[in-house]
Amino acid sequence: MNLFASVRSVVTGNHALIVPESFVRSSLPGWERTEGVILISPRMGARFTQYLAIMDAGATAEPPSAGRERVIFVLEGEVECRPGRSPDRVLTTGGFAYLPPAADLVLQARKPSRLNVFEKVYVALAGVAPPAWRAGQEQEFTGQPFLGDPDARLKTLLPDERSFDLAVNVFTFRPGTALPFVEVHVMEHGLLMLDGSGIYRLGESWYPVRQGDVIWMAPYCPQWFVAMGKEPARYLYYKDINRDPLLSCP
Ligand code: UGY
Ligand code: MN
Repeated sequence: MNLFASVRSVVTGNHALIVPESFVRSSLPGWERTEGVILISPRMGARFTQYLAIMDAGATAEPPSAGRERVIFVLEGEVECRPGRSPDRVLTTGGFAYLPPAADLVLQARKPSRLNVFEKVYVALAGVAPPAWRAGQEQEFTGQPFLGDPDARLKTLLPDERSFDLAVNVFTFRPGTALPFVEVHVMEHGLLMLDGSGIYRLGESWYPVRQGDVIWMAPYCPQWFVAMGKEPARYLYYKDINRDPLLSCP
């Protein structure tokens, strides 16, 4: 019981920090035997949705509805991707899958599982076919130094191809390592702290953040991070990419 109703969660016009103490569960359309926590959505001004899916063993998820794409990231458990409804890739912790619009792909949890999900309306590019579905494990990737800093390493989980209108990355910072400058950019972010802790600057505020926290950054939200503590800080994040900002506002 939080007698004095104090919590680190904050929602503003250009950013939000939502911490696990504030999470509220709800059902997720298309997901069976699954509880959701919808964290970021168009209701706060975002152009995408980020949610947690907490699946029982045997729980299933139908493909996203027409025109939407989805990226899942397995936080714990074991999930099977069944394209065309035949057995295929099994994902464990650190596994991810990209489901394009109109993907005929069902997910099934083999064990109790927890997923982070990003979802948005796919913005087509004239003359370019949408990407095919794909899956992998984060562990298969080598983090690349970010702007030359070997202590800040970035894994880009999806290919750098024009057909993708979103990126999903994993960023790892050694303690004491910071983003090299305060970023201000047109892209929007949704972020989940996977490990560790630090300070996030969002707009004109500085927030302590730790594992499990979720952050929304609207386009042009000034942003900066420094990792603190004894362990590396690691976060998963989404951004919109590769589209003309005049045309990509559904
Ligand atoms: O990709 C990015 O814009 C990234 N450097 N932003 C961030 O970590 N807040
Ligand atoms: Mn950024």
